[in-house]
Amino acid sequence: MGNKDTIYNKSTDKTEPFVFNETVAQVFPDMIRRSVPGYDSVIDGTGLIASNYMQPQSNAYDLGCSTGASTLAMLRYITCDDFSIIAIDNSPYMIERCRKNIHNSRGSDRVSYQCEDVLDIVISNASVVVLNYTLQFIPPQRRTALLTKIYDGMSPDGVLILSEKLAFDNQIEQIRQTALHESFKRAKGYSELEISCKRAALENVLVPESYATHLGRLNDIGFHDAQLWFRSINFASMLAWK
Ligand code: GEK
Repeated sequence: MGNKDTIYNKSTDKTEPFVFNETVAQVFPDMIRRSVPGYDSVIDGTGLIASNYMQPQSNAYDLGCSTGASTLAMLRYITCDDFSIIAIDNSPYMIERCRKNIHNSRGSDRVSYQCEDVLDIVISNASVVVLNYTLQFIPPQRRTALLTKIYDGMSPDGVLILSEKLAFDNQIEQIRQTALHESFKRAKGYSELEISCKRAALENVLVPESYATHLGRLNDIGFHDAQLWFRSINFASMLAWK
């Protein structure tokens, strides 16, 4: 088991913008499970969905892989022959932990690691692309270009798994969903101070969009049958096919 996230449990005058540094990487598995409702179900589902669409002699990409949960789930489920997984993150601390976590797992020889900005990578021959809670950290004006590059690098019938925090156009819905999310974090043991410091640190760093915005953009790029397969409070996971 990893370390407990206590990053924001002490009062500070000023909260710096959130970054994926060494301290965050150390507590990441605990942090994401106590912050993202439905996280474990989405990770497990990622493996299952990948196993349905992985084509032999093709690549799966785990973009913003953090400590490797989605890659490990794919390794657990995929049964087809001769596939590769490319795990990419621009935080060296995350990639280092990802590599260590996967090192001794069955099929680890199929995984390669890239410490790089997803905006700079080349995607090719991809039958599965996973963007689990990563697009929300990409500047909004660059998201269409990234998704277009992903689409162009995918093989026909390939699947994109896109998981994100959602924003809501309706103000009442936004308030109610935010309140439920905060109750979730409280129930997972975060204090009011931790919740408010994290909210401040993520301001303009994690920029959520509405479900309609995601669906519209995926359709405009050329993906088809874009659809929701999982939602828990204000976090959703979508699928879209080339
Ligand atoms: C999981 N998918 O466990 N290029 C590459 N990586 C990036 C970039 C970028 N431009 N921006 C952010 N990241 C994981 C969880 S976490 C989600 C993903 C969260 C990386 C960043 O370093 C971090 O590891 C990850 O995207 C986002 O299912 O913390 O809420």
